[in-house]
Amino acid sequence: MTQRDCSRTWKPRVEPLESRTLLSVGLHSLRAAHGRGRGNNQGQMFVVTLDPLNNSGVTGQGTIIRKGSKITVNLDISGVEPELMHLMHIHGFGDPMLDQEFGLPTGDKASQCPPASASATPSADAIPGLISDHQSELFSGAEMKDLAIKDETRIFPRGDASGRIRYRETLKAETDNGVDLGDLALRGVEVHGAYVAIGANGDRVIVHSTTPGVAPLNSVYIDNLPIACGKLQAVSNGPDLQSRRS
Ligand SMILES: [Cu+2]
Repeated sequence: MTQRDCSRTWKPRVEPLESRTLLSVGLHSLRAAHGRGRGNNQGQMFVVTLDPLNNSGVTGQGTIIRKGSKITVNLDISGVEPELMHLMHIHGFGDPMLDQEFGLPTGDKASQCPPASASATPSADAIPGLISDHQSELFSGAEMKDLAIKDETRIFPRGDASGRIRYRETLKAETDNGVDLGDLALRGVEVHGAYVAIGANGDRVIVHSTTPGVAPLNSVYIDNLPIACGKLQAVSNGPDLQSRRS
């Protein structure tokens, strides 16, 4: 686990396309997770429903089961750009180093998904008409943990040919700084990455490729643009997860 440089100032992150690696992960079904109640020896369970940000059309659902020093994360996400990598993180407040790095107020509080009005917040990475990464983080908190393939590798999942991500990984229950993730009920999940073009009124809008892997005309891929967000919710006892499936 590498320590982050506390003195680093926040800046937008753009990762090179070359780092994107194809992967295929199986989804541990929500049915299998059903009934694993909080506080028993099966672990503590949280559910998350991902709603679209920036009119992305991206939705998703999943679970995080915490057992000791590990979390097992299951996410099933639809509507992402096919064949491209999508950054995914657990976001939250309360890690002083991360709060500083991301230019956020300190102090533990609940992660929230940003309202549409967040796009008007002054920010170095503001994008006309869209909620930027930092504007979202003012509500959702710092990137506490990469939801990466095989933990710590910073290799994120790609959308498949139909724009779906099925993510299942068991990860350390630590931030990327090696600090315990704390109360997951205070954390949220964000998914990032979309093609953006200039809309009719000059605002930027998300556009989708018609041929997977080929950028739409006059668009750029912004890999940290928030496209979906959800708050983790603790499950006390056997949720009706099947009703959450679309
Ligand atoms: Cu994120």
